[in-house]
Amino acid sequence: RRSARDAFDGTATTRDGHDIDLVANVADPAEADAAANAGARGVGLFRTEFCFLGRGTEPTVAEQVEAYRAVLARFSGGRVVVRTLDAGADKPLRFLTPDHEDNPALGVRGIRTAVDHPEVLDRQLEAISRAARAESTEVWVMAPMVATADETREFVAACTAHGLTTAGVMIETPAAALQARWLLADAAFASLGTNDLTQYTMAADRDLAGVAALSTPWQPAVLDLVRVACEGGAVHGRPVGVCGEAAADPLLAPVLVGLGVTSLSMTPRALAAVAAALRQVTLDECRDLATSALDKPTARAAREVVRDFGSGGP
Ligand code: PYR
Repeated sequence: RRSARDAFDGTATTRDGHDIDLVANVADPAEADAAANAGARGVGLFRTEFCFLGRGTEPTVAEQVEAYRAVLARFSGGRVVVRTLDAGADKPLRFLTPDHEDNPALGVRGIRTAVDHPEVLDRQLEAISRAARAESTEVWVMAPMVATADETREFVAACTAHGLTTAGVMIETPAAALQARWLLADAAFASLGTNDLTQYTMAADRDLAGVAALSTPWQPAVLDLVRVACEGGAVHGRPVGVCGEAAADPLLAPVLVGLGVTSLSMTPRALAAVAAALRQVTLDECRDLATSALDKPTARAAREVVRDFGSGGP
């Protein structure tokens, strides 16, 4: 019998044989190496900030191409989901984001920077497109911090103009989750950033100790938004993944699958444990877990009902 300690072989299936796409979050070529060594065959969140942060000027397209190729090259034959630059809030950039905002988490961050600086997004998409053509890796592109169908349509159009035909959105705002059926009419896929989705749903700063008790993806309000987002994707037959920390919780992963999530992207060291957890449940059991968790009034009760499942509990 296999255990969580066994090496991850790149695939994950439920006990009744449903495949779940289990992939890695990476932020630079070194992490891409670690992910590949951990058995990951693909990347569900490639954060491109490493190429931009800590610099006074925008990297050139050629510099970006080289940086992206270094990550794509590790996943030849696999798929890498590239997230466009997520600057702003806790990641300010002199050449892109406003100097001072009273509420930076609610300010010009993620895709919102493209309103005043469409040329930065345009050059990044050009670099991603060139990197994709140079490597034999399937490249999907997604925008961070999307809140509206308009932003989605404009992003998809910008990607298409660069020959990037699989363009999606991150769902990190309650607005995007609630509107998923509209966003996914244009977007080819969505990926739930559960850290920010939790922050914005609970109105609780994800890095503030004083509100940490609120900041858990087990909050039934967060799980309900995951459900709505997945239903919005299902309307169009689009995949909806999770790339926030929730995906790395072996207890929560089956719940997410039961809510309709089709891929889980996480820190490479969590892959084996999450794959092991999924092997122990059927898809119907995942759905039962999701229904039970959604039916609870508190995060603690939701977690407890899932934890007690299969151990003689309710
Ligand atoms: C989030 O969970 O908010 C990410 O950006 C991954």
